[in-house]
Amino acid sequence: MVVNKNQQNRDLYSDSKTSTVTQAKTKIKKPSMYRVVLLNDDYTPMEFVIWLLEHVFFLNEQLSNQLMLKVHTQGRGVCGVFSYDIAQTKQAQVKQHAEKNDHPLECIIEPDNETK
Ligand code: TYC
Repeated sequence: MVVNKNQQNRDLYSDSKTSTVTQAKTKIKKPSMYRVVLLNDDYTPMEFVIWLLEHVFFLNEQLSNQLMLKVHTQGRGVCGVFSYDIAQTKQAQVKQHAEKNDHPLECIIEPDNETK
């Protein structure tokens, strides 16, 4: 019987003629990403939405104005794309600020299929 060196060494430490080799697979996946989407309504003041975009999503004044107007005219707008935990935190912050100020503002999370 012809046995190579590695097989011989493995057999020295095992009591049978067969041995199992477990190889670690290195498969790294990027985390799934999620969009935080702001929805339009007829009651939340524009200034409040702009304030939120500046203070929760850290957009500058110009971008905040543009995005607020986009949501106002098109019904929805993406505030940012984040890992699931961060997206949930942003959504909770929007909800907290809106409820505290009695505004019906809604914000949803959806998978971002662009990122693979
Ligand atoms: N439509 C609102 C108004 O006319 C403004 C608004 C913009 C509300 C964006 C919500 O996500 C929103 N006052």
